[in-house]
Amino acid sequence: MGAAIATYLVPNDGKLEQKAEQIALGLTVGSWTNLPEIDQQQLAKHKGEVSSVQVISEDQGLITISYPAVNFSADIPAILTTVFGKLSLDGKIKLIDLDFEPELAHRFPGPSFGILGVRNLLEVSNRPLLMSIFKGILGRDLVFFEKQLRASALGGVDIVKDDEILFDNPATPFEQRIAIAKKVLHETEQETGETTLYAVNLSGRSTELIEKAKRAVHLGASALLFNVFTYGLDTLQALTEDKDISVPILAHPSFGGAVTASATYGVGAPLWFGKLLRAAGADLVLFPSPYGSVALEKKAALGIAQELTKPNEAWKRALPVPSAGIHPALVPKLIEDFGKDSVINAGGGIHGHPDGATAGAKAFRQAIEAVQKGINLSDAASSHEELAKALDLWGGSKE
Ligand code: 1AE
Repeated sequence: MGAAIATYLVPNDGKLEQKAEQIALGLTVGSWTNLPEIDQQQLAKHKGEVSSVQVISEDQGLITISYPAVNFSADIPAILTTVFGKLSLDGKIKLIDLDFEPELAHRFPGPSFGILGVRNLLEVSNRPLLMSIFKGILGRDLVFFEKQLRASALGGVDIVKDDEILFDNPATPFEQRIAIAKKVLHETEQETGETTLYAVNLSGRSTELIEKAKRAVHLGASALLFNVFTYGLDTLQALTEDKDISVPILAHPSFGGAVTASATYGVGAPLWFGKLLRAAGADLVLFPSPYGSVALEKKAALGIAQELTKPNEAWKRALPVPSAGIHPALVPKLIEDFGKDSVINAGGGIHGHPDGATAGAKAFRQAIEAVQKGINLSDAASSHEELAKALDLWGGSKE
């Protein structure tokens, strides 16, 4: 089936080889108390192998260990428990990478749509996509929902997503949001000639999720938003693998910081938000951009995007969605750092435009077009009122 190869960042105490052997043994055939009598044959077949040990600074080292496939079933819960189960509780150690040998990688679905599939649905091939997030929707009703949705779509947004904190509720029930979105987006498509997808927040008890997702698709949902880290990566995989759930899945990073934020504990952001979400089937992955309101270190944000988009025989490429505090003045930086195959995503940056969400979306589309034509945003603003007002409000581009 293929091994899983884990790389850990550990403190350099001068005994890295010893530490590596302890982990390789402890997480496979040994125990924390080093059981004395271990059958030699079993040891050979099941024992983790230290692949490399590297001092990277006076204070830190990297340890890479290969875990034999025979030890686990081909699912993310079993693999994470094997490579970083008890070990995650054992002092300063951070899992920064996890490679799957090809046979194992093929056991995971990867995105069903991927970058090309989402672009095909939208019939947009040559620019970054634009996504908006409903803001200020808690406590509001379906009339407000419909108005905001229509305004975003008329401004040129490609995907409108629910806020991740909008759960099923009496004022804006799940099924009715989907039904209204289907109708409104059909109407706006007639008007603009552009397709807009609506990503409804798939929430509720995990035992009901698959049925609820199927119902959403049946009712006409064109995408799903999923708070993957409060449910687990395997739940995302189950949604991806269900053939009746035939719409793109957007993975929201909420709660992910609890696992990735520490420099010395937890899991590396490129692995957690990048490689593992891609393996489990996310088509679009939201994560904090390096320069918005919930900033992530630039190296980590670029690392996530790289994991989502780099060539991989087993999985389609997923769309990076660097998010949080995004406004039109940031478009040059976003495109420079994340390229054309990414999604520019804004909540407040669209809905907070002085002239409303349609103008907010237009300002983004104007900024994207300007960058693609090599025109400075301030110059573009002289002939685009919406962009001019957005730059006035949020500050000019710091190109
Ligand atoms: C990193 C996720 C960002 C997100 O979910 C969100 O709601 C952003 O909102 P704005 O763009 O900061 O208003």
